[in-house]
Amino acid sequence: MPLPVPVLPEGVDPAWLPPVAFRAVGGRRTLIRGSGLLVETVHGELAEACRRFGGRVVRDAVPDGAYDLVLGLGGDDLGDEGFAAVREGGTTTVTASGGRGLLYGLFHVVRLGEAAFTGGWAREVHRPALALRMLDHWDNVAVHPVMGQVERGYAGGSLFWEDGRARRELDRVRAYGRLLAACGINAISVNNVNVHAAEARLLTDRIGEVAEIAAALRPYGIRTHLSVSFAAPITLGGLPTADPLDETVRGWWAEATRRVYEAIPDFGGYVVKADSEGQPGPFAYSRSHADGANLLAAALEPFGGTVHWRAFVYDHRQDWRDRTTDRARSAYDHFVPLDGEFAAHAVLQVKHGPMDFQVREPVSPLLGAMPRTRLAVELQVTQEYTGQQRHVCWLGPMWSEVLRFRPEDIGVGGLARGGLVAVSNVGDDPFWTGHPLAQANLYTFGRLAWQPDAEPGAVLDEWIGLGFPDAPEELTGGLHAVLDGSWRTYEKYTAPLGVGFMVQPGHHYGPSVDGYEYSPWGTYHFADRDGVGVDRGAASGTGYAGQYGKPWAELYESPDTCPDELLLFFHHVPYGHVLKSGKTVIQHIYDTHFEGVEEVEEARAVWDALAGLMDPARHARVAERYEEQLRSAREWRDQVNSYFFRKSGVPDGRGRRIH
Ligand code: BDP
Repeated sequence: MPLPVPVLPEGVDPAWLPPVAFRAVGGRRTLIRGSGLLVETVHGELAEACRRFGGRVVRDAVPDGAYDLVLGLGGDDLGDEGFAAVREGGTTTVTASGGRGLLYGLFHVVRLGEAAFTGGWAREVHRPALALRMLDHWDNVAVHPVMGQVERGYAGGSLFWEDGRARRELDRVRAYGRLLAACGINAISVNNVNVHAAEARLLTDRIGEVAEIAAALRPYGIRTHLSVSFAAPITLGGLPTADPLDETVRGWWAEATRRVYEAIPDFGGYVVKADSEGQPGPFAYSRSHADGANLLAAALEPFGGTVHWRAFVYDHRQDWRDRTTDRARSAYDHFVPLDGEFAAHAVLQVKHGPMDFQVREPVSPLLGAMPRTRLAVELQVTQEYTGQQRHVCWLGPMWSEVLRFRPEDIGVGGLARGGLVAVSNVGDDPFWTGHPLAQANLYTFGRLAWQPDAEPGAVLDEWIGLGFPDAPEELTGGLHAVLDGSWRTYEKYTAPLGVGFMVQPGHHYGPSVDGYEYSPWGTYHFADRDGVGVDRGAASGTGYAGQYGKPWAELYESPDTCPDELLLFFHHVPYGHVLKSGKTVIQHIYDTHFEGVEEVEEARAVWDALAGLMDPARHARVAERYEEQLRSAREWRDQVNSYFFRKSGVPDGRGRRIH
């Protein structure tokens, strides 16, 4: 039986699958071959397309050439997710070895639109580069007094949880699964990595609620994962310890996991934040993080599940007066000695930079230093430090730089061989992401997880083409223009040259240059009257630069070879230090901050001119956010420029007024 396409609740933006997307495959004579849940999903999609645009779908007939489109299972060489597509003799044929592959093949045809049915073209094979393409939702079941319902969420409440339990109405979740499949995402975790008491019980007596969500997502090939607390054997099981080497603890996890699989046979596995920012972990028992991860991997292994063990481990109570401790070093220092000790069903999930999702960071050296460990790279689609979905900041180019980075000794499969994971930016907001243009970040993440070396600009145009079908060039060009350079614009008016932070403590929105400077979190810029930046070299600094292999360690070690954009991440330099651009550091700070604001002004003008070319609600929401972005960008400019003018006493070389 074909599965009906999920219905979007009234007023919810269709994002990159507007009703007209059905036109691509509607109006055709289609044959579907094969069976299984995802084949029924594919059939449902085509049935709906034909209902809207005419055409006809038949199942399992012998192909006789009279079809425009044939979608079928066959062959076993394409893996569960790959597909092949070819067009000859007036028929477009998509073949896959598994249901997921067939679904991805269908969405490929949707993306191609008319081109999928034009002329003839040779067989192409498409396979995801990474098997795991996952979103972590930092959603609390209950509303947290400080963090709200979604930690670092800027798009309303949770899609999954309402009134302290799983939503009873899951249409929106089904529609969400459909959107995710259409950009290639195949896994999600449904609760916050900071596991509070109510959420902890999702693992045990409340697993039924997780099962309801998993059932809603399954037809679109999305596997469900759960964040769990390392202390669960104590807090939920009543045991006196959570020691990973204790037999009763191991037994408890084995049994709890068996019950999880009873409820959710295709459950993906656990996500764990341990010994980090107050979460419990193996250190309490003098055990290593490999011991901790392997405990859960052993419980999951019989069922084919995986534990995602996060490498975000650092001391958040450090002495800020001590310049030798360095938060950037911590993940490497903790984990590299454990390379080779992690079980096969454990993935170490590493934030892309050594600090915390800043607008500019070097790629984490840990990613090149654990060749015998399955590593996943973690990105942050939610814009915690990049404008919180009030500012336009399309992160495609940044992620692409990360994914193309090649440490010398990279193992087979590249940087993210254990998968690509990102913190979601979605909530129950009618536009999904608060800022309608932040949808582009989610879409781009999915597509880069499928193909990490894809050209981000092309992915952006794909998103524009799907979300704004039949748009005149003025509109597509305008959308491209306001998004394409927005990350660099954001970087210009915020913390300069890779130094990071300078945000308001706690909520992390808006400027506060010294906000974290005298706090224990380890995020400093060390500005004084003579200079600014963090000395992370070997000679007089923290030695962080030495955590890289060749050629990076040498390149970062010296201010002469360190790339400009990371200079203050790696070096403390005088304000008069001359960058490769030929400008002094202080003049660079002034210039970029003026330019950043001007660029936002220009983008806003482009946006204003697009009124009338799109859905008015979308246009109005973005216009309103541009007002705030501009106000905030000016605030950043004025605070940062005044701060450095007062510290350095150096006037602007171009004579502009700095307070
Ligand atoms: C930081 C967030 C915090 C998260 C933490 C994490 O500020 O809310 O809990 O990352 O990744 O960026 O665990």
